[in-house]
Amino acid sequence: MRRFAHNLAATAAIAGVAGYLLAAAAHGAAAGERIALVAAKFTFSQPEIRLKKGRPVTIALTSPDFMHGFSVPDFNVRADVVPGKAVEVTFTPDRSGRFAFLCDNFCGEGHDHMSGFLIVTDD
Ligand SMILES: [Cu+2]
Repeated sequence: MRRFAHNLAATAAIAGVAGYLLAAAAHGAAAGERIALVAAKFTFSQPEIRLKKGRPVTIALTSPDFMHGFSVPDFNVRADVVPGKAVEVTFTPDRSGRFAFLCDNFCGEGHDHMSGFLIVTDD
């Protein structure tokens, strides 16, 4: 009996997680993709971000230490990433390929290395 109750709890937990994932997937399809990106001296938390062409994306930016910049010249996207503030940029990549993003506020000695790539694919 005890074992049965345990299995039941485990099954309920798995069903709960599956339900959450389904809801998250449905939400994602409707609202576009949302990606958290931290800009800190002297790196971005993700050196590569994979996106789908034609699918809107919101990049939620934060900084723990300095007012960095987030710039994607190829898509005319840029924002100041102010410490303590939630900064978001939303755009839809209209081309596939590999596009640089970078910090464009000089933030110190390692500033020149503060960059990454958006990898945009067709499907
Ligand atoms: Cu920077």
